[in-house]
Amino acid sequence: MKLLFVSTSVGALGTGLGGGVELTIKNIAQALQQRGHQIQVVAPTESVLTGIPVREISGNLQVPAQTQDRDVPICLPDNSVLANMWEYARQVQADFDVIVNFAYDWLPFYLTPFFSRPVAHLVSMASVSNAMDRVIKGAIAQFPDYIAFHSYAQAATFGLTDSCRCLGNAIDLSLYRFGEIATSNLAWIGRIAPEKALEDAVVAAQKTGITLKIFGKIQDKDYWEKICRDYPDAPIEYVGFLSTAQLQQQLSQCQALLMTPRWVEAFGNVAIEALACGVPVIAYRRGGPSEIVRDGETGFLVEPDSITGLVDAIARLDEIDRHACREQAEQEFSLEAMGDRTEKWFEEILQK
Ligand code: HBI
Repeated sequence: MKLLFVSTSVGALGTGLGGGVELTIKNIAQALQQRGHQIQVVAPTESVLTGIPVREISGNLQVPAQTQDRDVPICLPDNSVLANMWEYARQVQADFDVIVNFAYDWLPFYLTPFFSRPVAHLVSMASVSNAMDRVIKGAIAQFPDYIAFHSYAQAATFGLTDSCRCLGNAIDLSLYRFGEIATSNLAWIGRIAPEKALEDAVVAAQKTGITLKIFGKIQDKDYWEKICRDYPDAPIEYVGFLSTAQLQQQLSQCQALLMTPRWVEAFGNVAIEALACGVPVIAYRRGGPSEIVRDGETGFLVEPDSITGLVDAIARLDEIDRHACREQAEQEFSLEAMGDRTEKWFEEILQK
């Protein structure tokens, strides 16, 4: 198949601003290329994606939807990169079998019936706004096969039952090395923004006295500076936004990954990155991570927003066999498994 992937509108690929979608696009493209399909990615200028042709499109970025209130109107900046990417997709659609949207934006969902080629959507977040809910549900009603989610918990936030297609996610396991010897450090990985509730992990580090290594892009500077002001004595170390090679090298030595999402995480790519390194995951029982972590076997699922829950789980980490973590990643989250799921999705669309 010839597939056109249209990327997120909130940042160039490789900057970390696109969050999980950056990894998702890279891994699905790689998994399908390995099976002989042709992929082209359309993304904002400055995007970098090794081994996959990228058509860079200029224009002004969208405001991240999760930073807005639920009832905000849809807005596009002047010279919108989102609109420019979809104008390009419209012009070249005849060269492709399926166009795949990875942006969490109103426009691509609205445009679906206007395209002559199928426009498939992999929804990257849970419900965050009324306007997006409406256009996503509308697309599902009109084109039920064209919409897919990462987890059932994410789909449920749109009021959808198990009948929807959930693809999970995947990583290139060959890039992640199992880490036997654990340092005492804990890890936290993600865009540093309020919905990720980094402060909870910082308080857990303070209570346990265990150093928390923080990896990821500082997306909300004021939020980060507030954490530093509120917890001046917490044992934290901000490492920065690393490449996968550097991240896995440091992550594999950590005792556990803490996942403290305040919102319903659509999936939680960082959870499968940790498992691939043999690192147990301690996560709130909320959203995608609750469908990833095998409680008591590859980590712990704790009461959402409970710092005590995090601290109690940290005390039980010696119950977890790090090899079980790596084995779960190999069983459920390999590129091959994701290639199967996505190839099946696009083939079913083409059969209709
Ligand atoms: N917001 N408006 C908008 N469009 C996106 O594509 C988008 C977003 N917020 C977050 C986001 N994409 C990515 O970080 C996903 O990985 C969550």
